Amino acid sequence: MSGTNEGGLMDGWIRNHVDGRFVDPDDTHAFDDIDPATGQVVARVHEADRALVDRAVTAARRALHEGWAATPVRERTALLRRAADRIEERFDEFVAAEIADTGKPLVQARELDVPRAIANFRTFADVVAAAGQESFLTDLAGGRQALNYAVRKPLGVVAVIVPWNLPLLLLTWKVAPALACGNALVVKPSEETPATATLLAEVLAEVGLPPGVYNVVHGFGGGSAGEYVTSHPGIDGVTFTGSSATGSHVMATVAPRVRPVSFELGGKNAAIVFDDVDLDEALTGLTKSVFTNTGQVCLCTERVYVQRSVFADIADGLAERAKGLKLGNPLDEQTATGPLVSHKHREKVLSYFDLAEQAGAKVLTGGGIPRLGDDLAGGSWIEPTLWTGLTNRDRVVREEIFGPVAALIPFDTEAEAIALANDTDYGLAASVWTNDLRRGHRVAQAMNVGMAWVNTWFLRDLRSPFGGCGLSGIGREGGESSLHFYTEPTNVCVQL
Ligand code: NAD
Ligand code: 6OD
Repeated sequence: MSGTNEGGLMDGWIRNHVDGRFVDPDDTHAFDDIDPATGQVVARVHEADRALVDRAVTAARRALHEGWAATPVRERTALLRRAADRIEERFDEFVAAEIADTGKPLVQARELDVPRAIANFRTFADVVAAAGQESFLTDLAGGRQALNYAVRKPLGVVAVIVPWNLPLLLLTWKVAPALACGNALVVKPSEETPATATLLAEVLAEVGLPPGVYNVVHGFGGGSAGEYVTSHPGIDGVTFTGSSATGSHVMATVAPRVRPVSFELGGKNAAIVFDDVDLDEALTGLTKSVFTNTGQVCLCTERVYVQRSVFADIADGLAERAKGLKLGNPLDEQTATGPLVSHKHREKVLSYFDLAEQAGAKVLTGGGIPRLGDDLAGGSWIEPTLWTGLTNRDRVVREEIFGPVAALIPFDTEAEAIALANDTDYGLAASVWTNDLRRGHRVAQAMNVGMAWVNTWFLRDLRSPFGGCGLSGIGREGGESSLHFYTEPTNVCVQL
């Protein structure tokens, strides 16, 4: 294998990382990495072919058996902590790479994406270091007993497939617990955002991760690296974050070999706003939940159900706040909202603008493409957009759009609000806004979702379970839930 173990991002190339080395790129198998803020090419990305994916899986299997799976937990967790420290030292490089790939505002990359990557490594080092084993003393006939105890072993070679919206945050959310549990990984970042997975390969090599334990292959989904990885017979499990449609394809791909999957998929998340709410506080929270990351967070709110007596206040207030969001150069400290990730994604979001119009929606704000300066004219910008006049029957209210958009719909009673919010094929997240805490608990518990927030949104304790039901996914990750997915227990029963 040619290549070196440094310089994943060098000479205008983003390289694959296999068996501890960056692979020399090949321009006949490559694609452009585009900055969505400007439409300019940032770098060329070497697309992994089937043979390279095969080498990555083989390297992972070898690394697993040559010692990584048996490495003591204290050594693995120490390595995770060094990785966190090293990301902190290279903080500005990660921030710059993430912004160039996504166009997200500097403030967000600096305060959310990269700090969360660091926290993911530290948290899962703590979680795995503190993890115990289940054991039971079983009473038997005749006064004898048996001791049952479970031994947790790594799942094996794990495919990690992640999307483009929070590339490093979502990648490390999986990589940190998977490594802490002793697995070897083949990572396939999104074709839209390949840079930070590659930088992470540099960091993990720097802190002493053995070659072959963390491999990165770049490319697309079907007929490319994504499918080559998930369909590879050497993969023992797939952890996937992305759309529900792709999740369904991946599930079919692994079904013949009956491999475990952990799926974090799409959402069509509701907020319920009661009339006893502190309006200002609710508006601040709703603004974040609808518009953070240009609406490109799986947890973002796209349906806002508002009690009728405060409907006009919430609608006007949210529209005012949306108009106040500053779009512009992501590197400007004042910029609050970046572009969508690509022109292709903007086409999809704009198609819902058309559907909203056809359904007779009233546009409270937005509804089009903003005019920004010449330097940003080639970017995939879109206006933060709010609608009223839609119902749960409209496609705009039923399908995930994944942009800075929401439909506001009035309700009269608590029961009606619960029914409207639960009337969806998805089941990822919900938020409830009320000053009546009893009602807050009651309504949050009634939500058919993996995560329900009361008077807040996207407030995370990384030890708690994260995931969704229905079209939103299978399984949970976070804290102990991650340990369950990334390990296989063997129960030992000893008659005493
Ligand atoms: P996507 O499903 O198009 O792609 C996700 C990843 O899967 C990419 O790396 C892609 O290359 C790969 N892929 C695509 N087709 C594949 C195939 N046939 N086989 C193997 N891999 C394949 O999703 P996206 O557009 O990148 O991301 C947006 C979606 O992700 C939204 O639906 C969003 O809700 C969801 N998401 C969910 C969560 C969550 O935690 N639930 C978090 C972030 C994003
Ligand atoms: O906070 C997390 O751990 C997480 N997985 C967030 C997902 C966001 C979706 O875009």
